[in-house]
Amino acid sequence: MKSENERETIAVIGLGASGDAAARLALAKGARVHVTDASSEDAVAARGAALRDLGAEIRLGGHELEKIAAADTVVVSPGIPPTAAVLAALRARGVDWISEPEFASRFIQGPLTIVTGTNGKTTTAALSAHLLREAGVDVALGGNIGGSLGPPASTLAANRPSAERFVLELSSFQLADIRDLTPDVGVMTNLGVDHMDRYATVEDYHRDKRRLFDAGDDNTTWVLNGDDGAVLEMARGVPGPRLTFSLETSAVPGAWLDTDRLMVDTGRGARRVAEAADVRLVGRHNIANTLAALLAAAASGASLDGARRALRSFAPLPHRLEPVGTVDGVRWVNDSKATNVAAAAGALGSLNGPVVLLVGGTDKGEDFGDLADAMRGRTRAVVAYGAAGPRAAAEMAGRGPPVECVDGTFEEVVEAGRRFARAGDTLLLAPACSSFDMFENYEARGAAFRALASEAARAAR
Ligand code: UMA
Repeated sequence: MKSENERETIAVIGLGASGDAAARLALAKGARVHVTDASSEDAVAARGAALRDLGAEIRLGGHELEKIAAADTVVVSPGIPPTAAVLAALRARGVDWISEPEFASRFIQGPLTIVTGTNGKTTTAALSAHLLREAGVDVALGGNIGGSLGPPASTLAANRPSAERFVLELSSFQLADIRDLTPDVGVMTNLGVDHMDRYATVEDYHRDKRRLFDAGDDNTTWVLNGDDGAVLEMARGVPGPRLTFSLETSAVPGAWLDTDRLMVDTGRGARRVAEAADVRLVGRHNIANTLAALLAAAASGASLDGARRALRSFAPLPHRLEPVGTVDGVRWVNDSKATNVAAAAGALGSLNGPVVLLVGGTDKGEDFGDLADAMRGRTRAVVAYGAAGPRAAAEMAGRGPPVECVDGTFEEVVEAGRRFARAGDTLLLAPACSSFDMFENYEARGAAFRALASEAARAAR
């Protein structure tokens, strides 16, 4: 940062979790900070008031282009699409901007693992951090991961700027605007379809994911899903050593599943590091995430000697195939984080026994018919609901199981699901949509499902 009389000016657009964190980091580094948000709703206003007390200039209910364009650095929140009026206007003036993790990375000292992919990135990031911690490495975990699991990258940069290892989960929105951030380890869990409400095409979405590979250098170790052709294709020709993980075949150098053994060979011979039964997470795709996490930890130089114990002590994350109770013999599983069709299909495909599927929410424009394959033979019924409910019901009807469209409260949706379920079934909330039509976010949706499970269990006693 510059001296007091010519302090750097930072403009922060968007005052959600990442804008707040970036502004606080900039203030802590002595910058002059202008923060702006199109909204002036209560939560935004409260954050603005707290930042004003710390010395930031706050502009809510709209963006003042002159102020933003005059800043030395413009930091943009991930939820603001590149088509937003404010960004279009900046682009027209030739003003560039960076994403919040890029800004944070400028103040971080320590090697950086970046985890991305369409699905599984939170589990993989959290599990690799856990494996590292259990191996005695001082780890800082954050980024897109959100909520109670980890802070925004800027909060890490402000509160603990140096660590033996930073593990950041990054979304495509955050990757889109990175510039100099360089991963020491880069993990791509898989590539599917998501965020079709933001991107015009899947290629556009994948172009932002590709930024991970552009950001690496010859020393970046890549951890790649060897079962995912799109990942391998995207990584083709990218410099740097690579490790692959596979559920299908032995992947050397890399990690793979040999019947029920988790095998790793990073170039020093194959070794069995654990059994599938050591993994407490539900579903086969979580074995893939576990293999990725083992490789990410190994690529950071951590010993896998204690991996088996570490895997046993890693509990399912909230809202990710989280078992939340059993009522009248029906297991309730909360996969509220399955906010796209690929994630919901993954959840369905990974469960054994008949499933009653609750699907719906805000329509992101995906084809629900793509769930048909995953449903085949294992779905007792589908309950479609929310804004996307009628379209989901229409696209899933005639694919095998009965489909009921419920136009009612979330409680009524869950009740409809319960009516279909029999003892031994799983009542699965895997909505394949975002939650904003009925809830503040996917966490609130999952919490509502969990609360209904507890209530039903109490009533059944
Ligand atoms: N806004 C403007 N101008 C506009 C448009 C929006 O000012 O033109 C404002 C909104 O009024 C709002 C703010 O921008 O106040 C929104 O910020 P944001 O949507 O970027 O949300 P944050 O609270 O900063 O949270 C973001 C991530 N959210 C998104 O990418 C949508 C969080 O990921 C992340 O945890 C957090 O940064 C910290 O890094 C959540 C998520 O759902 C978990 N991510 C998506 C996913 O995982 O699929 C990508």
